Amino acid sequence: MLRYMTAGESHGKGIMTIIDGVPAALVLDEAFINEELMRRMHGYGRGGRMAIEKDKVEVIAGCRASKTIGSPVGLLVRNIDHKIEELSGVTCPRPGHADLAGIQKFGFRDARDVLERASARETVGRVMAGAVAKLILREFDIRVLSHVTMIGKVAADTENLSFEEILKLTAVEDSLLRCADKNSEKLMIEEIDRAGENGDTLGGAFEVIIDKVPPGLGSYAQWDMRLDGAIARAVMAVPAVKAVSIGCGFKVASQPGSMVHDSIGYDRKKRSFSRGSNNAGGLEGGVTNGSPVIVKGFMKPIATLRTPLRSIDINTKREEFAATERSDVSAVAACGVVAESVTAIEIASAFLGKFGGDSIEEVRRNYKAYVEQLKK
Ligand code: EPS
Repeated sequence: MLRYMTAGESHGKGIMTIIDGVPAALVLDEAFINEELMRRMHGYGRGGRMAIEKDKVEVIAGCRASKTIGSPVGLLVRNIDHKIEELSGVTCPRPGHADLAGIQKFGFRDARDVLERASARETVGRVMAGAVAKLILREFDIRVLSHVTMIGKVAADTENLSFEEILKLTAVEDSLLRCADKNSEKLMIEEIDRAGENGDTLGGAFEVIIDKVPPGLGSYAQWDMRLDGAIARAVMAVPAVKAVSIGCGFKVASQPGSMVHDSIGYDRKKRSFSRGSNNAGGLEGGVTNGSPVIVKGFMKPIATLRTPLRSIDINTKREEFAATERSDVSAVAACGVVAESVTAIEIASAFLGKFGGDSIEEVRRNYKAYVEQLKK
């Protein structure tokens, strides 16, 4: 099982992560972790900060000769913009941000003490942990992607695309928004431009797909072992996410059982089960069923508006406009990358829970024996 924790403020010295439970002898591919960090910074509509930072990982612990040694893995990204001690106070909380709730909770007189940690900059830490989880999954040919399916009211049509097609269409070099429907992507970009001109922000939706997940991860035997619950929690805890669904999600409530459940077939040659559809999103009874795991997330618009909403100054209690900070117009593509990361962590954790060993070789042996068992 994997455990991880992050620390760091948006304009502090940096963001760090400790990941515990990583098997020994995993090649800790720094170039891959850096690519993941870059993917998080990418996306049309991101703000000025992304032009300043060059997020690059430093491996602090848990590694020797580029391989893990079974001890906690410590990773650090230093902030280039680290002027936390010089930044002004914030006394007009932004509706939609943690500002007001945080001030009340801690008894602060300055929302800067809240927003520095509540900022989505912290997701650098989750992406580093997610990259390590992806490195573990990669050893077993399990792949993860995310793509933007909606920005504001513009929805992409990607229903019939395969994993490979989405992967190809959302490669960074081809895609400003990591959207696999290029016509919709153009309209999304126009929507973001319009919102930006009005000093406004836009939310949207994304989909995470994990391919080649073996059946049997997670468990129905205890509520907190259900993998769908763990994934939903992890994605819901990504800043600004307000709804999460698995498979065909909200549609299950309005369709009859005959339209929702995925028929079961058997391939005698491959000696494996197959499914007629994947409305379950790869999870039945909280357990993976061998189909790709499909998770959708719905992100609210970023709370920092250049044309701010009404708020109250916490000291004078007079009506004022909410604080404006440098921020993004839309960060749905980045949110998708963070959701990929946290989903990968949950899947890798369940994978190690089932096939766990102290070294990657031991995990591989256990996994191989299970694959043989499945064929019986
Ligand atoms: C972010 C860094 C932040 C914001 C954004 C995400 O940088 P700064 O506040 O210095 O401009 O761009 O933060 C938020 C959306 C938020 O609500 O705080 C990042 O690295 O992702």
